[in-house]
Amino acid sequence: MADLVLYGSPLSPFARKVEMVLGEKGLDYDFENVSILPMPDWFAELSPARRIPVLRDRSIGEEGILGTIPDSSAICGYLEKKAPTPAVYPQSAYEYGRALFMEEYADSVMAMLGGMGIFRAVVFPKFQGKESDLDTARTTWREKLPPVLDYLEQTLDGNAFFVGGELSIADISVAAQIAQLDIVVGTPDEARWPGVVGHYQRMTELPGLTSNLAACSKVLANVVPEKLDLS
Ligand SMILES: N[C@@H](CCC(=O)N[C@@H](CS)C(=O)NCC(=O)O)C(=O)O
Repeated sequence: MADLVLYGSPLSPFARKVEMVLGEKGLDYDFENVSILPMPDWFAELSPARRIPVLRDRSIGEEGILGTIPDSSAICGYLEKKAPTPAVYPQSAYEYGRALFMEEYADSVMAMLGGMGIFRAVVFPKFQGKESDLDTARTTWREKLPPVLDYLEQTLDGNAFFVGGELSIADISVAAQIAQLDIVVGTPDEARWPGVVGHYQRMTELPGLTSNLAACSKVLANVVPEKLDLS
């Protein structure tokens, strides 16, 4: 049994972000699936915002709230302090601030589009035996996502990483959200956003993302057997 337990679902881009950080730091962890449809009471007690993921560090507390941290950003900050090497946050103050901003941009703007606009519109109804809301998914993919991808392309500006010339929480957070598109629709148009798609493809080689994508494929095998064409 590992000291760390991640409660969540591989389908959550926020749990995925944490898995990527755990993978980079080579930390061993147990993954405990928690459904949000509906969320069990024991878990709601650990997550006052009623969100996944939550991390438990069993070396601090094995039961109840002691030893738990909700929220992917809080969890990643905790992991950086707990296992500082390799660092996933830049050392310089400015780059640190930029990386935190990219994390926030991914967790808010990108998560809203990929999560609400695509994943929830397509996959959630299917889990409930209903039809996907393809109108919402198409409008998101064709109209709402392109300006966000343009912004990411400009920010990368031909570089391999978003901030400071090396892998950071910025790259991990953005890739965790692009993966949310990838598992349902595939990657965006590479001819239009070559930097973003190339960056994502390199990120899929990180152990935390490789294993997360494999877990997502298993869960989605009967729900979205093929990636949707929304173009
Ligand atoms: N700021 C939170 C956001 C987490 C979040 O929104 N998780 C979603 C799943 S991807 C959730 O738990 N939603 C619960 C619900 O919709 O009831 C984090 O970074 O962990």
